[in-house]
Amino acid sequence: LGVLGELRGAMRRGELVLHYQRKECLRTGRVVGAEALVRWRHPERGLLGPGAFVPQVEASSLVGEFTLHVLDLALAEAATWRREGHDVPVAVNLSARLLLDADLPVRVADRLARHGLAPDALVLEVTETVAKSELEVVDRVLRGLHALGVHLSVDDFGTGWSSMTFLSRTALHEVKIDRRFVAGMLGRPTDAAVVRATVELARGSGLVVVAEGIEEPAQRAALLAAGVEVGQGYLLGRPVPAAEFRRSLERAP
Ligand code: G
Ligand code: G
Ligand code: NA
Ligand code: MN
Repeated sequence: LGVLGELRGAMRRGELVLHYQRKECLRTGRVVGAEALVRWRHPERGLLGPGAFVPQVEASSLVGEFTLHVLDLALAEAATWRREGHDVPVAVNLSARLLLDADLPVRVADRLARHGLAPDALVLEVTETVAKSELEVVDRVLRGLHALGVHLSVDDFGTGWSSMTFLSRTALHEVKIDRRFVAGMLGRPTDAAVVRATVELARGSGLVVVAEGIEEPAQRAALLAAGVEVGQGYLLGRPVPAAEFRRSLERAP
């Protein structure tokens, strides 16, 4: 049947689940968000990470249905957090291709309403890897999402082709410094320079900076010193199943 053939049934049977990884304030350690990361509880192959099926999905016509499915799961979970007294926005990864769908803002608004959530309960993480020729459409869709009040985050910042264009043209809320720069910043001056430049750029544009892939206390300290406000990474918290993430919200500041 192949991954794509199986996936429709998998969605219907509830085999796709989301794990959640905290984003926290580097100064206070408070949770300020959570990124939803999809997993497939495959009946024969075990728990599959996104690498085993997301690329195929992204290249197929299933991408829209898949994304709305993931969005629904994430919003249902965010609604639960709210009921339990935690105002934690959930971040969902959006395939770049979906930014070509002019109806995306309407679809997102509909999903938010169904879950009784305000738009700022949702962050959409997008990468910069959108083709140049398509920037106009993408720009319109991003503006539509922004007008709705959803927060837009640029994922893997620094790895795309059009960083400056993208940042200066689009109504964004957050940039996530790609983890390769975090990994390199203590040893490679050029990586440290990318981190500093991103902070500077973000300040000038009123964007929140998130550093991904923080694995060591020394990285966390260096990022704080560089003016990065928010962090994510194994040091602060691994992606964990929904129930475990909820328990961490109960414990955490
Ligand atoms: O979870 P992780 O550890 O293995 O994720 C690997 C990659 O898969 C990351 O680049 C992440 O952004 C992507 N990813 C995770 N969940 C989703 C999802 O729901 N949709 C899309 N499009 N990408 C996802
Ligand atoms: O592309 P995206 O930024 O969405 O990637 C998220 C991916 O990063 C997930 O696969 C997640 O498991 C992974 N990740 C999260 N924290 C860390 C970390 O501290 N180190 C590494 N190597 N990967 C991380
Ligand atoms: Na992401
Ligand atoms: Mn990333």
